[in-house]
Amino acid sequence: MTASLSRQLHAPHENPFASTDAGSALHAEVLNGLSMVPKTLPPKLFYDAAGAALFERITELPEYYLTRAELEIVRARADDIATLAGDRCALIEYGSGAGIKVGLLLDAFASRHHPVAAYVPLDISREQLADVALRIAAEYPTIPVHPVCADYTAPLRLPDLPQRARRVAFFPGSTIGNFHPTEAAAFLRRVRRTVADDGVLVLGVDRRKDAATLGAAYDDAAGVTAEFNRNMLRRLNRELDADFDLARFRHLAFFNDTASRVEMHLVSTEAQVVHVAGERIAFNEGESIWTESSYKYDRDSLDTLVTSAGFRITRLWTDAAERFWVAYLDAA
Ligand code: AVJ
Repeated sequence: MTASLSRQLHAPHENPFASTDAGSALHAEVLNGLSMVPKTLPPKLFYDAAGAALFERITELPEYYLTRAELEIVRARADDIATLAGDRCALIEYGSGAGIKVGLLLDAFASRHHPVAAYVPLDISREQLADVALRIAAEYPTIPVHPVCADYTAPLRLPDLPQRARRVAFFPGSTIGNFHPTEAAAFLRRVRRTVADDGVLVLGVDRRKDAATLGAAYDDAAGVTAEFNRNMLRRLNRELDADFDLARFRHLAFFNDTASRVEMHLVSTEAQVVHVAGERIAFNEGESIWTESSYKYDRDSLDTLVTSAGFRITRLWTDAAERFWVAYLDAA
């Protein structure tokens, strides 16, 4: 790293690249989830280095329209976002992932001559966070970058930001869909407190649509999503000394219309016993581990969600095929 890059890349209160006690937290969370009925594992466990790479492949699949639709909207509306948000914003990105979309926003702020006071990428994947922080710092040498490696589903402390900077939270990718609507509202209320009374949230949300389109997006012909799903077991084998046989768990994804969510499961193909961190976990034939929900919103449910969190919809943009939304929300 060059001297100027390291000056621009601020180490927050905690070193984002240092190791944490995440190991014991993982242990407790996994055993707790596997003791529930139905068995459950949290989707954040998808994103080890291999899982993050598999997700990048998912975003390129013909069936997985979400990323392309959102990029189409952000490309078309980045200037509007920069104009609405204005000068000296601190941009806080929840789940920066590969960090492609934020580049479009930073370019738009630059072309409107609106200097950005800070860029704060938050991500649970340490490797990806480091890549994004370094790349943005190199590409935008005047923007201070404060990476934070954290599980942002739990309350977190942000690094000190310039006092008068308006806070613009960016939560793309329809990751909000991973939360149950009650938890989504609680999470957005925390974001609302973080951005304060003059703050903004730019939110990517997948729209409710026909079951065939949704089912295909989460069960692609090439089997990449199945591999992504099963990778969670591979991770537990490695990190928690588990002995899952990946060939004995089948990927299942379907749209649950009543609950308005796509569910992903790993279904045990036979009765079996698996060991995880020294514990015996018994499966019946056909019993599943529920690994992810992706809630899909319509206009009413989106209104209810953002209003209950103290935001109002200032702009709501969709793509040409009307599959996805990017909402510009002001603090109400
Ligand atoms: C990254 C959470 C938005 O729910 O669509 C992709 C993850 N899961 N394929 C989604 C995912 C299966 C994705 N999010």
